[in-house]
Amino acid sequence: MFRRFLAAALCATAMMAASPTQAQQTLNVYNWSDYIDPKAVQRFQTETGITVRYDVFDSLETLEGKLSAGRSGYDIIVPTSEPTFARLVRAGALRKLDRAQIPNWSNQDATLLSRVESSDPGNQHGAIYLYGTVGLGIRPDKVREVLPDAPLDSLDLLMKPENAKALSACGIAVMDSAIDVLPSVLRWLGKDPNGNDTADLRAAEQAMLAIRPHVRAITASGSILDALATGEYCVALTYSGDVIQAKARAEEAGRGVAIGYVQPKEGAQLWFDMLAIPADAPNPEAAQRFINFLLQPAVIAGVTNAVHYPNAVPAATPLVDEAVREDANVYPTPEMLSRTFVATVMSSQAERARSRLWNRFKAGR
Ligand code: N2P
Repeated sequence: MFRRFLAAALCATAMMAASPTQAQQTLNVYNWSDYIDPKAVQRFQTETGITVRYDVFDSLETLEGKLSAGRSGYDIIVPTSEPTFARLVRAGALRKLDRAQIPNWSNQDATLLSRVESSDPGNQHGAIYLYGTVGLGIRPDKVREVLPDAPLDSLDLLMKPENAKALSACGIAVMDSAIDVLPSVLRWLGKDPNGNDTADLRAAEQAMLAIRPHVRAITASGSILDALATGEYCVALTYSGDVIQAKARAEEAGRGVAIGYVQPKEGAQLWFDMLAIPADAPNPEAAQRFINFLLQPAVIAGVTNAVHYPNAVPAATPLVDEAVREDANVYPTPEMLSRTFVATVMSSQAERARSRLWNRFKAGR
């Protein structure tokens, strides 16, 4: 009798306690810019009563800087599998996901999950959000005006100084991220894209300094997306889906700015962005609910439609707009995928050399 009373009393207390905390629950998300369907966030808030506080970054350097101080206050972060996510896994900075709370986990493609296992053995700390490549956003008509014969499918277009010189007339931009630019340059040079070799890094530096006088902007990827869409650059080295978003925006504006994406034939860097929970997240339960929410086919299809990056949920593909689904620059064909490479973590010595290189590239000396 007493036990029943106690149980009922506890239950009542729990209910009383549950509603106010439920109402005040907040989920702190730190994601890339231009990387979500705003309707998905709204729906999550309506369905769960959890308020989403949403901040953005546009390079791995910014994300790493924010996390290095600890106590970021975020519940969800979206680090790229290599190098940032892998490093966070190794440092014990991420919380293990509780799969029981994420029944939609199994919606993910097993082959893609196995590709990120080298960063996270057993896929214990992250679900795949979206993926893509690094390549060139170009305005083919403008490029042709100054370089009628240059190849449009190769990094030669940007990295050969004579090409860069000609293109300086219509504008070159490079995203401000040593982590996400150097691997492609090293690969173009025929070197190990991870740059652990000092001589390789020196060669990359020389190649970059040689084009530096012709580069108009080394800036945040988010700014490149905006400026590409308005026709400010004719060649930009950046993330695949950002180019395709710029192309869609330019088409919508109808001012005759035609944009294309080029996956360099020398081999493009393939990356996976992971949904992960910092070890010290204030609200890990809400974070797991958010991951589970995003892994629903209809929700993640909406994200792909909005941002033009592919997701890892096969059941979402038929729900993606046909034009997006059939664009090989969004969903690379097996042949295109076979021409990609995945970067890995560098030694800390090489990493320091790389950031010095980047500073010299930015300064132009
Ligand atoms: C979104 C860019 C995200 C891709 N604007 C980089 N991993």
